[in-house]
Parts: sequence; structure tokens; C-alpha cells
Amino acid sequence: MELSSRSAVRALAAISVAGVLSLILSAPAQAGPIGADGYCGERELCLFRLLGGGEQVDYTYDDLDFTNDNYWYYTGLGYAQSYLIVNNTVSRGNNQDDRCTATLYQLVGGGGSTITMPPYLSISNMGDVGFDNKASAVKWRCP
Ligand SMILES: [Ca+2]
Ligand SMILES: [Ca+2]
Repeated sequence: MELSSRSAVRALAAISVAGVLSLILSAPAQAGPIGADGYCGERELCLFRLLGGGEQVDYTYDDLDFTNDNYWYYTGLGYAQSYLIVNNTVSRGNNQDDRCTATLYQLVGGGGSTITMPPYLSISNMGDVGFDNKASAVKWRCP
């Protein structure tokens, strides 16, 4: 009995060490949307974690999974990646594209309720549109 539980503990420890190692080895240098650099420029959808200040993330392309995207924060010199994950934490956003509409989805993969953001639309509080801490994916539609 004692022996088997001890081997179980050993086996679990081996698994967790292997798990951590594979995480470290497979972790990308930067986790985030394609093309993201923290700066919210033209043609990007900029999403913010807090109602004022705080971290932000820029989306240029469709991204169906916000769970693998990190926010960026301003260091005083430039933007650096935060450990904070975008999924279900967005409080406000700006569509800075002059032509394309961004649609935010409640669910990873693009489902559930949605919020449509036409060119240059700014939403200063996602709570006002029933979407606080809900965004999990984005798709763009251009004319
Ligand atoms: Ca950018
Ligand atoms: Ca992503």
C-alpha cells in the first residue's frame, strides 16, 4: 500500500518535471497575436485590460484564440510583454482601421455573443455594450 502510493508520487513528480520542461522548451519567445508589438497603430484593433491606463494588445489579423495572447505594457522606453492573458479580460477597445470592421466573439473559435466594431469605433467601456471581460476571439471583415 505504502509502496504503491510512493511510486505513484514518484510517477507524478516525473510527469510534472517533464511537463514543466516541455513547457519551457516549447514556450515561444513572445506569445501574442501575429504582428503584435504593443503599439496601437493604424489598421489595428487595440484592446485594453482596464478602463483607464494599464496593459494593451494590438490585433492586425484574425485571431480565434485570445488564451495564448499576452498584453503589453509601457516600460517608459517602449512596450514589453506582460504575463497577463487577454482572454476574458478586455474592458475597452478601439478599431483604428479606416476600412475594415472587427468583430469580437465571446467564445474561443468565434462563437457566442458578438460585438461589431466598424472602422474608427472606440468603445470606452465594454460593460456599456454587455461585453465586459468577454472577448475571446476577433475576425476582420473588409469591404
Ligand atoms: Ca502594432
Ligand atoms: Ca491568439
